[in-house]
Formats: sequence, C-alpha cells, structure tokens
Amino acid sequence: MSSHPTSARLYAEAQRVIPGGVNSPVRAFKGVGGDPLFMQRGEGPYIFDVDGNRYIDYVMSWGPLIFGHAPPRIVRAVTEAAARGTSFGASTEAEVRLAEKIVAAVPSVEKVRLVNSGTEAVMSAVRLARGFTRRDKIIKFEGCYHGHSDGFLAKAGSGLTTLGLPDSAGVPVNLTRDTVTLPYNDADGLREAMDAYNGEIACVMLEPVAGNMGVVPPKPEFLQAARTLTERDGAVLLFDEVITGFRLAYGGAQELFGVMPDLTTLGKIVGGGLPLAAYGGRADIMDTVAPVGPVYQAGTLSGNPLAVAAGLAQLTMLDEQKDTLYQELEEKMQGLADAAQEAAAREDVPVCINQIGSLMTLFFTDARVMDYATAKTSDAARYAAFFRALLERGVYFAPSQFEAAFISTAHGQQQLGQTAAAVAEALHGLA
Ligand code: KE4
Repeated sequence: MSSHPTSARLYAEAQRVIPGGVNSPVRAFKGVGGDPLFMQRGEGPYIFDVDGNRYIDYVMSWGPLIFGHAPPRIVRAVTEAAARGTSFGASTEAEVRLAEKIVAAVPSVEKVRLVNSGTEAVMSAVRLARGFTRRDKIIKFEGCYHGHSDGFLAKAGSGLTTLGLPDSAGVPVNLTRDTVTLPYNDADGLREAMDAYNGEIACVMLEPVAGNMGVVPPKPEFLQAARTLTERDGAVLLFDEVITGFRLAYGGAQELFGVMPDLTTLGKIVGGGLPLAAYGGRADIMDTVAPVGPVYQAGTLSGNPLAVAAGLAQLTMLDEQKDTLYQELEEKMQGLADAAQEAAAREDVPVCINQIGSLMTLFFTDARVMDYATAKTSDAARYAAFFRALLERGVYFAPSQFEAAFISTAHGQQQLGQTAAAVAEALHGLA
C-alpha cells in the first residue's frame, strides 16, 4: 500500500489558501474519492508524487505530453529561450515560425492567432464567429467541454431546441440564452435545430472526437452533417481540437476524418506543456480579428517566448516523426485496449472501451457509449475502485471516469505490459 503523507500535508496547507486546495477542480480527485496526490516531477512515461511513489502516467497533463515528461529537446528549447528573456510584449520570429508550422500542418487553417489557454482560444473563436456572421446563437453538444467561458457553461433546456440554461453559479441566464445544447452524435437533432434557428446560428462547435465525457468518437455521418448544415445556413463550423489537434494525426481529427471546419481551436500539444493555445481557420474569417478587423482579442503573454519555444520544439519533432509516430501510438493504445477488453470478459465485468488513436476511456457500463446520456450510465463507483487499484499498482489513470487516458512515445513495451497486468488485477478485484 503506497502511502501519501506528504501529499496529505500539502493538501491541508493548500486548502487554507487555494479553493479546494487545487488550481483546477479535476485535480481534487472528487471523481474517485480520497485526497489528491501532489506531484513532484515527471520523467518519460513516469510521474513521481511528493512521497517518492512512481506511476506510469496516462494523464500526461491531460494531453500535451505526446513525447512524455521532460523531453530533452523541449527542456533545452525552453531553457535557452528563458536565458534570452521570458517575455517582451512584442512580436518575435519564433511566433511566426510556430504559426507557419500550424498553418502547414492543419489542413483548414490559413491564419492562426496564438493565445494562452484552450478556454481563451474557444472564447475568442466564438466571438469571431459571431462578429463574422453578425449572429448571436451558438450550438454546442452535451458532454463536450470547451473551457469555462460563461456562454459555454450552459446545459440543454427542457426541449431539444430550447435555449440554454446556466450550468454553473455566477453565469447570468442572458449569457446562456444564445447557447443551444444538443445530444452529441445526433445528426437529426442538429438538423432539427438548424431548421428551427435557420439564419440565426453563428457557430456550431464540437469536439470532433469527444474527450471530455470520456472518449466518444463521432458517428460516420455526424461530422459531415455538421459541415453540410453549417454550409447550407452560412454558420461557422468550429472544431475544438484542443485534445485531438496533433494527437490523432499531425493535421488533427479534421485530417483523420477528412471534414474541414471553418475555424479550429488548438491547445495542449501545440504548447509543448506550456501555457499556449491557438485559434485559426479561413483567412477571410481570421482577418475579422483586430487589428485588421472589428473583433477584439488581445493578451499580454500571447505568443510568449517560452511557450512558443516549447510548442515549436514539440511540433518540429512531430513533423519529423509523423510518418510513423501516430501509427505506433495507435498500436500501443490498441494493444492496451485489447488487453483490458480480454481481462474484463474473463472477469465478467461489463465495460465499454472507446479507443481511437492514442486516446482511450474504459467505461464501466454494458451500454455502447456514443453520447453523454450513455456515458453517464457508467458506474462511477466502480471506476473509482478501478482507479485506486491501478494507483496501488503504480499506474496513474485519470481521477475521473469522464476523461481520456493518453499515451506518449515514451510509453514502451515494459510500461504497457505492466499496465495491462495492473488492469487485469484491478478488474479481477471488481468481479
Ligand atoms: P484549458 O482552458 O483548460 O487550457 O482548455 C479548455 C479546453 C477546451 N477544449 C477542450 C476540448 C478541452 O479538453 C479543454 C480542457 N480539457 C480539460 C481536460 N478534459 C483540462 C483539464 C482541467 O480542466 O484541469
């Protein structure tokens, strides 16, 4: 039984000065019970807590670390950038080179603006879509998360096409009134809403592969329906690729599925583990942003030299290795998913495993998880027990059923074998 006395002490100290003792709610481990771990360092596929316990890491900072913890080329790039000054509040060559790399990589992106977080990227992209179309209403999908901007913290009204209600305290109803929330993967529901609000929709935004209700891939017709309906109605199609960008393919989910949005948001991998995100897309839309156009968006640390150095180093390595890297990552995660499926069948534990590329979620349900309603049928208590059993065996999965597991190039056969064995033992304990 690994013990966590230093985490417990730090958690008590943290709660005195930080709400909930954490700087982001999921880190509080509320989804799995017990106290959260405090981490001290990462190394390749491993993360070490402050009590010296080592775990094979499948959270990987929620996605950015596709080359594992502290890849030497990224550490060197950030260190060298820091020695030249950490921030100038002026443009630098490196920002141009990173923007060029993003434009070259992501098929639908002609111009891109660098910001500091996924929330800021999506918030800015939606404001841009509204400014470009001169419309107010937006459509999002239940179970998709796009950051904590007021208008996105909305839940579906009573009926399919009713207007949004606040899903968080502090969000005024008039800021969610223009947000229509629909079931994910429901092309007919989207068609019905687009018909009901014909000419009023500024933007349809979605995760092309959902990662925030757990991993839920799109049904074959869903992405194309969103593309066809937004084209028909003159609405902007926004792919939130904060998770899937540079994760599922070098060109993201839009390259993998061959459906081109008008705007794309990026985060996580694009920043190499530092605070950097981006929004980009059609030049005619992007040129509506200040100082060229009337849609205002700004940021003191946007394009920060350290974050740009990390992002540029990471994208350069991905560009060099993309012909084999994504296939290898998919094979690794597929192997883990297959082993987990076999173990669950052996132990007669009902699971639905959604795996695509290097993303996976193991849901404790016998339903086929294709949207938020089916994701919620998962037995969260069983997931919590599974999480704890893995932790005891040195494997760190997401401390929530409704997140993804991420794999990196640093996860080798030894770590994957250890993980498969730990998963089998954890499932045995749940039988
Ligand atoms: P950030 O503001 O957290 O950088 O990005 C918001 C965001 C936007 N879009 C998608 C598709 C996202 O997944 C996210 C953030 N993802 C969560 C993990 N599911 C971040 C972890 C956290 O909130 O601490």
